[in-house]
Amino acid sequence: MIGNMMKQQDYMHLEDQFGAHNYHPLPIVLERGAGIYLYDTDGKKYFDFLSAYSAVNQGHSHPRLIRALTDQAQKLTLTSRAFYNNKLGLYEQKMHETFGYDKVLPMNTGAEAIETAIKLCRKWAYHRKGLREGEAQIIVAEGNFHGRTMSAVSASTDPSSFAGYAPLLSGFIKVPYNDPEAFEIAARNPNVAGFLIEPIQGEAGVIVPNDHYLPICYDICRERGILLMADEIQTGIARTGRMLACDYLDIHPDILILGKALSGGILPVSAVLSDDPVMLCIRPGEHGSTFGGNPLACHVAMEALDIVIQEGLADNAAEQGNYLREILIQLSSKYPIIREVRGKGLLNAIELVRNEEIAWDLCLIMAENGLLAKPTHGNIIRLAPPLVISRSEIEEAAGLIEKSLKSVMNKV
Ligand code: IF1
Repeated sequence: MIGNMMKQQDYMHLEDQFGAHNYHPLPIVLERGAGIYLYDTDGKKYFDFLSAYSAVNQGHSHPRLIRALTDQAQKLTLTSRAFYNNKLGLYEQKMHETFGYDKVLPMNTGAEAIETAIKLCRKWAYHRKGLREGEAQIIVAEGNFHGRTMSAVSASTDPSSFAGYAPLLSGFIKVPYNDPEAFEIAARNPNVAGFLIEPIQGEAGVIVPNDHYLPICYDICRERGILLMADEIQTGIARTGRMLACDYLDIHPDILILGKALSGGILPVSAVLSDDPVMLCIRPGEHGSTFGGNPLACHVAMEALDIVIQEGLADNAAEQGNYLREILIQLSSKYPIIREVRGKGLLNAIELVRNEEIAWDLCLIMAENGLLAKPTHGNIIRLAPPLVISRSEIEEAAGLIEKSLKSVMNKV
């Protein structure tokens, strides 16, 4: 069957028949994106309130990113790190100037950057902290999400992430999130080398900790020679209203982990940033990746960062995010199905009083009404549009959310 004769269910059938069943997508087949909008194969227009889990902060198919992609693709896409190239050094310098770390280790997916950070922390533990090889422990928070690789799922407390994948990696100590006392007790263990933490837990349902949580943990890390490793793969690149969520807290993590919107959702680009005493613990030949630091990724990522800064996306995320939460809080008093509104900048979520069926139904109705969002962990719906959204577009989108809430209320 040729593409333009196909109906939406034909595309879904192909994925069902020939694709692994590791997802349960909403029944929408998308064909095009532009700015804050997505269009399905029937031409129906949607507000994108997921932004590919905060990878499309700059908006879909941003003209400057497409131009950067196509210009560089016509010159050079990949050399491997067997040789130098004329983009990697410039990108590394830009990352140094933007985030204030001595060096960056370029990778591709977020999970690869997490793996890199864990390896770097362990190397540092044995070479600089003086721990016995094999003894290093990394503290992680319950409810974390750091990716789908074996280290990441070994750190997870969510059975849907780790069940059935044993034997898991040892060396992770799990503590409750947003509990500095629990962290302090766990950090008494002399073998603790690192603390891997999301400044806001995304997958857990946009859990925003108390303002004092990370600063207290950061001070304990300083006192006890523990590397604070901030997973800003989802919260970074202006999503929460500052370039980094850690910028609100005035803390400078020992290891910073970025991904997703670092490339504006054009291609996988992730990064691990640290200062020389940590970063130089990995020597030539001890870590790497075929595509890590490729010239195409570097060229696109430099443009993606320029867009964030030149278009003031952090400030816009802060302003429009406050406005969106203001409206959602008003809606929660009109529609008691909303138990809580949470978020920072344009990383937001509503938690519903009912179970996941209602959240799924609400997402189906919102899609019907022209707004795309997806439940996370049952009854929580993430609401995270691209950071280029305007005040009037927030108002229009909120109108669709209210229209959908009305329909769902009639169903319960
Ligand atoms: C899926 C979740 C979000 C992340 C944080 C590392 C990674 C992610 C804080 C790994 C990736 C993605 C993965 C994607 C859906 C999405 C997700 F639902 F899975 F958990 F956003 F919350 N740290 N999150 O959020 O980065 O390897 O994916 O590039 O697996 O379905 P990645």
